[in-house]
Formats: sequence, C-alpha cells, structure tokens
Amino acid sequence: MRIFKLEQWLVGLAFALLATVAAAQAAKPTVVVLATGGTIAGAGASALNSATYAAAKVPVDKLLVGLPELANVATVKGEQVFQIASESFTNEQLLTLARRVSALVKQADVDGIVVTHGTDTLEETAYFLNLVIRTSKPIVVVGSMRPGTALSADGALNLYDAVVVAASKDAAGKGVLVTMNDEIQSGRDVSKNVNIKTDSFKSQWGPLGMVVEGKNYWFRAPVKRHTAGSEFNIDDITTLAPVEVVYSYGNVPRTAFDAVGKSGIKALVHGGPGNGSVADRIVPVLQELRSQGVHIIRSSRVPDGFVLRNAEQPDDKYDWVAAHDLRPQKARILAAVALTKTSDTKELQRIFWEY
Ligand code: DAS
Repeated sequence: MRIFKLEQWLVGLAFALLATVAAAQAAKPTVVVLATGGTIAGAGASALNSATYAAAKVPVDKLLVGLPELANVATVKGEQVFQIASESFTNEQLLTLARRVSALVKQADVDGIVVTHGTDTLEETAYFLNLVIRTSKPIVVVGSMRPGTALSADGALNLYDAVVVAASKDAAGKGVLVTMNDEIQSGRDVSKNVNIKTDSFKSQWGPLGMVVEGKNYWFRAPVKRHTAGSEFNIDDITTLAPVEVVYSYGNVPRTAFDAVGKSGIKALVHGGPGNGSVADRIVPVLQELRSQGVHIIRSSRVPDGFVLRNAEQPDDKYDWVAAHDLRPQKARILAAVALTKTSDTKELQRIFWEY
C-alpha cells in the first residue's frame, strides 16, 4: 500500500511541475526575431577583427542559440527574412520586411517583434516601419558595430536588450524602437553617427530611455505620429515611388540634378548645406523639375537642427517642401511613403511636420 501511495505522490508531483512549466511558458511573452543580415550576423577571421569582417554570415538560429539568457525573457522564434548587408537594401525588400512584420503583429500569439539589421541603413528601415506598421506592439530594430567574433562584441547585448524591450508591455505605443549600446532610441529620430564605434547611434533629441541588466528605464516618449497613429498602412502600399537624394556643396554643378531628374522620379530630396540652402545656379534647375511635376524636398546635410520653411528659400513661391529635422536619407523614406497618398504640396508639407 505504501509503495502505491509513493507512486501516486510522484505522479502528482510530475503533473504539478509540468503545469508550473506550462504556466510559466504561457506567462512569457512571445517575441519573433526577423533576421536580415548585417554585422550583427557578421564574422571576422580573428577576435581582433572588429572592423574587418564579412557581414551577413551567421543565421538567425545560431544568433539565438548563442543567447540562452533569452529563455528567461520570452519565448523567442527566429525567421531569416534576408541575409544581406544593409547598404544593399532595396525598396522591394523594405516592403517585404514590412509585410512580414504587419502579418506577425496581427497574430494574437505574438507580443513583440525584433528585426536584426545592418547598421548602415538601419535608421531608414526603422523609420519606414514606424510610418507603415499599424500596431501598438513593440517593434525593435537592432544591429551591432562589431561582429560576434570580435573582442568586446556588442551584438549579443544589443540583441538581448532588443528582446527585453520587445517583450515589455511598457514599450508598447512608443513607435518603432532601436536598442544600441544600452540605449533605447526612437526609430524616427535615431541615425548612425559614427561609422566605427559602438557608441554610434544617436538622436539630436536624445534617447527615449535605457536598458540596464534586462530592465527598461524610460525618460521620454515620441510626439510625432507613428505606427497605430499613422495614416499610412503597409497593407495598402503595393510600391514606393522613386525618390532620390542629391547632395549639394560648393561649386556643385547641375549634372546630378539633371541626371536624376530624367530618371522618372516623383520627388528629389535636396541635401543642402546650412538651412537646406540651394545654390543660386541650382534654383532654376529645381524650379524646372518642379514644373515637370517632380516635388522638391529641401533637407540639410547638417546632421542636427531642422530646416525652416521660407527662411533663406521662398518655399511658398517655389512650391517646395521643407524636410523639417529629417536628414536626407529619412526625408527620402517619408516622401516615398507620403506620395503613396498624395502629391499635393500642402499635404506633403503637413506630413513632414507631423511625422
Ligand atoms: N555593411 C554594414 C551593414 O550591413 C555592416 C553593419 O554595420 O551592420 O549595414
């Protein structure tokens, strides 16, 4: 009789343990990691190669296996969407990635998304997702400045932080986020500022917060429209209008403006010095493009500050759009998205003020 009672007790204990594990699993949020390549998936020949390496080599499953600590944070699933260096991203790939994010955030069993990405165009993808994914669930884009094979590699902690934030209820509704170097940045505001340091990603308006030892510390929230509050939706976008950037500088000729202007673009982002200044010999070139239906978006090559409308350039008179605080590469993203809805200049300018 006693042995029977012991067996009964052990079976009961086993069921209780299984129930506890199942409950714990059920309680943990589910985060999907969409891998696209970049340095965070890079590999170098030796531990001293922090800048000399091949990007986009390590598959997502290997990235996740290398981070067993994630099991305490969330149930993590990995998908390899692309395996490319991000300087090679195309509009088509942006659309493909956004469509996958949009489909996943609609799933009730998905609580957050992480996108691993090369750092070169990470800021463009993060901004694009910020504009077109209609969700309040956390979406975090993350990269690294050193490959995982290097001494003091930054990818593992960046990825861990990204999953922590993507699994966090307090990250909901803050737009697309970027976790790099312990900071939580707004996908709208952040840019890669230094091409060879781990402390590279900065916003002139500062980070939204920090992640320290798996805990989020928030200090501010975005005020520009994004994600669930956006008027744009990737589900309604089939293609992005061609929008190109031409930088300006002393002695700038009209060559590049003419060449780009003939390529069928819908808008040209002028990356001017100072307050988005336009050389007097280039004004008529831009006016000619405007008369042909090409929108002119006046941005600045100066990293910080913002372009004022009608300051040194009569934007009202020329029917141009001021890019506000968006650097040329982000102004291109917003112009391409805005043009899926309108080609009215006043509407375009409203969109540049609001997003
Ligand atoms: N070539 C860079 C890219 O893929 C590598 C990196 O920094 O991620 O963006």
